[in-house]
Amino acid sequence: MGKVLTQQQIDDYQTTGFVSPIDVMSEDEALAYAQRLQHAETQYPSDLRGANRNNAHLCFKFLDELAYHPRVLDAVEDLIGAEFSLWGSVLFIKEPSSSHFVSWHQDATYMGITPRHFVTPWIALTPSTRQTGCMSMIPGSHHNDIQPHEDTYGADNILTRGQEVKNIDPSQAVDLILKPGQMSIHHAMIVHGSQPNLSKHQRRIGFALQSFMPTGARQTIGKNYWSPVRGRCAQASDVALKRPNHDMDPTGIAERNKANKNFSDILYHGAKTKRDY
Ligand SMILES: O=C(O)CCC(=O)C(=O)O
Repeated sequence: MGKVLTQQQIDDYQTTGFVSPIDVMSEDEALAYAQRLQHAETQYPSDLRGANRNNAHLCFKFLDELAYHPRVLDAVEDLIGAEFSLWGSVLFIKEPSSSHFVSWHQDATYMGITPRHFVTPWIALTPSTRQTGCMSMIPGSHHNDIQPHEDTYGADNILTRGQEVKNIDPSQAVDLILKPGQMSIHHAMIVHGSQPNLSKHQRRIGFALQSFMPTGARQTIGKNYWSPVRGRCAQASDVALKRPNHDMDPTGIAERNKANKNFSDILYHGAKTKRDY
């Protein structure tokens, strides 16, 4: 038995590469976070669009609160041990009736981290269902090595390079249906993706903490910037990112900009084209 997860959930994670659903907060609390996001999008539109959907926890206090939520951290600890740092975050938002989707991929492919035993909690701030385009996982696929990815740069594909693993059998996929306030956690090597949001009025908002790295993780491309979370930083050369004191804290904006430049250098390393996210 872990701090949040049962022994059965921990064992299932080893077998399947994901655990879901996990209750983090009440539905009302999650919807209040979604409203805070909507308010921030109105006040600071360019800070929550495109590439600035990456690492927004460094300049928005309410996203920092989610990144350091004790239930999230305790569940991560149950899977990767007591010492870990946060590499980054991504707001995955799909608007109603939009064609945006996420192709089958493995997160670890372009992150330049070794070893690849790290985890991503994905917190639902609105309903994540088959209709709104929830994530789907291929159970057990994390036991394989990195598969060949084709960089498609598909216009509706919300992954950086539109990277895609071909020949996946969708009938093997498990859909992770989440209520607002629930999260899933997936392994860095699992093949996963998601379909468009077909609902007429419902935004699908997921906040991915991508990813929590155990102390032994090493950055092999770009700079090793991390948000310290529990325990010590991994390497003597690690640079600890500062947390914001309030929304759009100038220090926080500088930290986000520094982290996002590095994010882009890492994720597009060796790529022919760079997109603005
Ligand atoms: O939000 C989505 O649909 C996909 C998210 C994803 O691929 C991830 O968190 O690793």
